Amino acid sequence: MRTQVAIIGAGPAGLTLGRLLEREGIEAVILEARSRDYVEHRIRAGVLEQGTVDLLTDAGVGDRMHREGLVHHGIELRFDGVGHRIPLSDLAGGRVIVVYGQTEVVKDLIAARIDTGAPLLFEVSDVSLHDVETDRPTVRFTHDGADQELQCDVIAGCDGFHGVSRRTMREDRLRIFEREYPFAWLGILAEAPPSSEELVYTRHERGFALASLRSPELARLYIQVHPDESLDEWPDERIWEEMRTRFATRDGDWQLNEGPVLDRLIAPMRSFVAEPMRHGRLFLAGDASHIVPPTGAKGLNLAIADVRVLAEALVDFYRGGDTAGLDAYSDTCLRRVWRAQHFSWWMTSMLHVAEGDAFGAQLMRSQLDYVVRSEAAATTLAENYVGLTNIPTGAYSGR
Ligand code: FAS
Ligand code: PHB
Repeated sequence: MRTQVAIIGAGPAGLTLGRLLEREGIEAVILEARSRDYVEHRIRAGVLEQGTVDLLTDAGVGDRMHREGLVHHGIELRFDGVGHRIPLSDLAGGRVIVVYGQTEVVKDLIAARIDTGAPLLFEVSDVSLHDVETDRPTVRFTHDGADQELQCDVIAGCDGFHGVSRRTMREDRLRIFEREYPFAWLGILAEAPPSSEELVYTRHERGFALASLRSPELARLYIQVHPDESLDEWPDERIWEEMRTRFATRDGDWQLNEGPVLDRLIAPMRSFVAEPMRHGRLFLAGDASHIVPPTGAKGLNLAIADVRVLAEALVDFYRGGDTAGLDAYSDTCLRRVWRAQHFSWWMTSMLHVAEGDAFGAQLMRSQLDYVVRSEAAATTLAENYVGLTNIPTGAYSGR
């Protein structure tokens, strides 16, 4: 087989890149290890930045998002039993967030690709990348029991944290930056009307809690737990009881809506960056290169921001042989990645409880108090949350 761009992984990064390239007449083959059903039902992120909304709309896959997505103009920070609204749009130039599940974004992108008949292979296995340091890299894989080889010009490694692409990069060329957090998130999807119009981020002495949603009928809720805890230790009634405690308001005016739990998971919390994001003709995008703790709702949005840059660079390459964009790809993305890393660490530190750190707890309380009382501090949160537009491209000076 031969194509121009081989895309490994049909998550938000791989599918969005496939769509952007297709609209520019650049051929690509997407190889995905799991089944279509699995990929379309894997519950993950739910908050789309303005930039992500605009990109999906421009790529012609935004109709259902605009019909079913929920536009939000603010979030609530709750601590000491009192809620404080952060008016995101008022503070960030009118920009909004849209609550629309990652599963729905993936379904829309897959449906659009199947519609046009562009190549998308599910349930491939034994994927390996070869000659990525030459201008004729190849991908070997097995599909429908047959060994295949895909020749291409460029490989886009969009295969997530546990994928093969980053592992193909020479270790001596990679710089790894990482931080593990002493807590995890227990997340549930419940058949219950959301308890608030907007997302509620709560810091309670027993730990963090987040009330989010997927639709007027589906609530998405998270609580901070120990990283070594298992779901067996959390029967539904214990989950609801803990959430009632953490979300409780001082004047008792807030009611947590409960309902049948449809899905639950425990996700570890880590910050991770692998640099550079390019190695020869192999370009990493999304979770394959970087992981943020979900407190800042940045994971999905960063993945899509990466492939926006990669698609533009590939258009320049195929249109005029100009490699400037490809050569600057890693540095351009890493500026945004590190900004999102800092914001996600900042939100995580402010809203989670690190056991045995009484001094830290007082610092975070003071920071929360400052953020809800200072328009300058609230604006910092708001503009990072809805997605910054003025991130300079290119490397930090001196890098
Ligand atoms: P993805 O991991 O989504 O996609 C990679 C794809 O590559 C997968 O479909 C995988 O099956 C495939 N693949 C892997 N190895 C392969 C191989 N060898 N060959 C072929 N295909 C291969 N973000 C938030 O903002 N909010 C959240 O609540 C949130 N929750 C999350 C919960 C979990 C458990 C996880 C893991 C992440 C969560 N995230 C959340 C972050 C999430 O949204 C990611 O940032 C986003 O999925 C990144 O998209 P991709 O880079 O496309 O990677
Ligand atoms: C979600 O809705 O899944 C969600 C929202 C905000 C976050 C993380 C997850 O910060």
